[in-house]
Amino acid sequence: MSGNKKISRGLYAITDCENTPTDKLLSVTESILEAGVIILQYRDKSGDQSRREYEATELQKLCQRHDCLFVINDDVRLAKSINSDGVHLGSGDCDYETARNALGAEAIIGVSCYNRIAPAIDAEAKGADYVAFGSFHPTTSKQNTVAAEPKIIKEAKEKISLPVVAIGGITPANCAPLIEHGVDLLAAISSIYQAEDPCSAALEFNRLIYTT
Ligand code: TZP
Ligand code: MG
Repeated sequence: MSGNKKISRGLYAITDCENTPTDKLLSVTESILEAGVIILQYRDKSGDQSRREYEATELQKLCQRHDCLFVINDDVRLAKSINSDGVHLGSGDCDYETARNALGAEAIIGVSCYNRIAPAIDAEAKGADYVAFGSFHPTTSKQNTVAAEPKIIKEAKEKISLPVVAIGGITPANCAPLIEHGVDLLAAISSIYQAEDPCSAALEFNRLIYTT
């Protein structure tokens, strides 16, 4: 791990930009930050650069006020330009070394490992700050996902020391096995941003994470 920003156990919220206009994105995010979020990831696939820069800048201010880490999905250039806490990289994004060189030693770099342990071991050796596995359940938020089983969380916790994130169709109703297998952070898009009451959903995730 390169940075000195500690990543605690808890909730990892990911923005649902496709379904959430800017005003709602900011108000919902503020309400969930009040419920407690460890990492917020700005995920937006629109390619609308000016909206992306505006939303990321405003979300970062909210995160700073609530002591929440703020990372950008895919886009190292945006992460650098707003000086976010870091970036999240998937298999189609720029490679780890390029991101680390661009963002520096203190940046948080998270790496998607899907349903495989080898990339997580490799990410730790290179200096990544957390690894993510999934999809654990069907999801409408991403296409072409690969299925992962909760036992990969336990295996990852045995083989590496990095915080382990679970993603994909995770809800308060189905997250218990992931917590029981030792997950550090539960990542969710739709079960938070599309919830009738996102703040209550975040509170319920936190209750489960900290009491299961
Ligand atoms: N990576 C694997 S599944 C997924 C991503 C980004 C989507 C998660 O969204 P949701 O709505 O929490 O299933
Ligand atoms: Mg990506």
